[in-house]
Amino acid sequence: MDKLLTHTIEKYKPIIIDWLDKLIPGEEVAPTTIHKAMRYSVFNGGKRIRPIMAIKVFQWASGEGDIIFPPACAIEMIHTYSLIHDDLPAMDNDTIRRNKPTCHRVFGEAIAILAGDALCALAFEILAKSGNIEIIQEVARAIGTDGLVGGQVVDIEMEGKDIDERTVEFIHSRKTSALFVASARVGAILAGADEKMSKAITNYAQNVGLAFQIIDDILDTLGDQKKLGKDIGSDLELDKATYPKAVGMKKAKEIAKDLIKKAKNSLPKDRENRFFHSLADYIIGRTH
Ligand code: GRG
Repeated sequence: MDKLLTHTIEKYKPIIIDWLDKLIPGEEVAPTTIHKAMRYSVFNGGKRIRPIMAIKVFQWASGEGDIIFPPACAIEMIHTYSLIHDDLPAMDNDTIRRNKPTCHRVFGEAIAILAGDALCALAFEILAKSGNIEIIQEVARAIGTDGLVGGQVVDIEMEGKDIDERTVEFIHSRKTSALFVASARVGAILAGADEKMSKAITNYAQNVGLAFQIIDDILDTLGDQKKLGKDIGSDLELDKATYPKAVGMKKAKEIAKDLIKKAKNSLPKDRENRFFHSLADYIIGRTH
C-alpha cells in the first residue's frame, strides 16, 4: 500500500467508525441482543474500502461538506449485512470473519439473520434521510437480483459444476462489483457530477470491483489465513465458481491485471486521479 492510500485510509477510517457509532443504536438500547450483534459485526476491523471509495469520489467530483458520510456508512452497513448472511450455514457456512468468530457462531443463526436484516433497514433509513431518491435506487439495485442477491444465487447454483469465464464474470460482477459501483455512484450523485465523470467512475469501479473479487478468489488458495482474517480453502472445499477454477491461476492473475489497467484508463486525464490509481494498485497487490 503506498503512502497516499495509507494516509487516506488512516484519515478516514476513524471518521467512518465515529459516524457508524453515532448511527447504530448502542448495545444498551432494547432489544440489546440485536444491537450487540449488529455492532459486533460492524466494529470488527473491516478495511472500509467501500465508504472510502464513496467519500473520495464525492471529493473528486468537487463535493463539499459532510453529507457523504451517512450514506457512505449506510453502504458499509449493507456490506456487513452481506457478509453476515454470506457466512451463514445455509450459504458458505464460515466460522471466522475478520479474525473473529462469525456473527452466527456468537449470537446464533436467528439473531445473525436479523442483524443483517436490521443493518439493511437502518442503511435505507439513512439513505432516505439524505432526501436523494437516486442514491436509494442505486443501492437498492446493487443488492437486488441484478446485484448481490443475483450473484449469490448463481454462485450457489454453480457449486460443484463446470464453469466458464463468462459465468464467473456474471457472478462476480454482481456479487462484488455492484457494491463498488454503487459506492462510487453515490459519491458522484451527491457531488452533482456530470455524465462524463459519472460514466468514468462507474467504469473504474466496475473494473476494480471485479479485480477485487478475482484477487479474493486467488487469496482463498494462496493467501495467509491470519492476514485474511477468514477461513481459506473454502472455495475449493465447496467447489465454488472462481476465476482460478474457470481459467487457471495464471490467466486469473492476468485478467485481474488487465482490469486494473482498464480501471485506470477509464478515468479522465484532466483530473487528479492519484488516489484512484493507488487504490487500483493496492487491489491487485493485496494480501488481505
Ligand atoms: C444480504 C445484500 C445481501 C445479499 C445476500 C449473501 C449475499 C446475498 C451475497 C454475498 C455477497 C458477498 C459477501 C460477496 C463477497 C464480497 C467480498 C469480496 C467481501 C470481502 O470484502 P472486504 O475484503 O471485507 O472489503 P472487509 O472485511 O475488509 O470489509
